[in-house]
Amino acid sequence: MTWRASVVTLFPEMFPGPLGQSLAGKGLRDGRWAIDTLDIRGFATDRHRTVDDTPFGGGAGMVMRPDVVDAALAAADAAGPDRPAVYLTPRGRPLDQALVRDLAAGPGVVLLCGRYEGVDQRVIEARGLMEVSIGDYVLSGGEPAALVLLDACIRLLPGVMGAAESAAEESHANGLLEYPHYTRPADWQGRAVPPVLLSGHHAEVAKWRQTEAERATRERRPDLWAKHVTHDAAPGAMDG
Ligand code: 6GU
Repeated sequence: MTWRASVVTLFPEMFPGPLGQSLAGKGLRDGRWAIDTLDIRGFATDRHRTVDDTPFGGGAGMVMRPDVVDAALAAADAAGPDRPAVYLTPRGRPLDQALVRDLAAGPGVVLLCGRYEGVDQRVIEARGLMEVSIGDYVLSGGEPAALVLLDACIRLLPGVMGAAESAAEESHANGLLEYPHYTRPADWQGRAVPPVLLSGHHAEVAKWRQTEAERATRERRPDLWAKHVTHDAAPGAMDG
């Protein structure tokens, strides 16, 4: 069964966008995944195709109407098997590799991209939407966030990445940042490659990379490092 993304958006022309290129694009052409878009404006019911209105209680901006968004989400549900519905919003739970793995392991995803100030809270609750954020900054709409989430999922799908790419240890897969990489020339502008990488001692190389991965995580991401240390200190983790 093909992993299918249905994207509910006011800007369907933004998809597949960059996901039509490179390995994701090859996977799309090969049928490893599929994408369809639902134009929210197509589900408006009035002459002017209204999708938004002013917020109750006053304030700036516009809010997307629950009836219009609900009709679009219902149509998206019909486009594939039982898939989780995700609303991209800076109010959401932070996207991480564990959630990406979960979504990639399922039949696909329905993604709701908001614009304006957001979507009426009642449609989020009525449909039990999973609210997801891609980081602590504000985008003008959920579409770039949907592309980020999709890229992260697609690269995990069977047959999408080549053997070299999938064999490579990935940043965050083990809870650590990756070690630094080097290639030729061995000396560039007076900067030498760490000698151990030229030594041919595979065990020493592996040890150096682990040390550097830990150093990078400790120095750059104390939040990730704290989790790593906690997990290692769990009962049994030090055994053997
Ligand atoms: Cl998912 N949407 C928007 N509009 N802004 C964001 C975001 C999502 N994640 C971080 N900023």
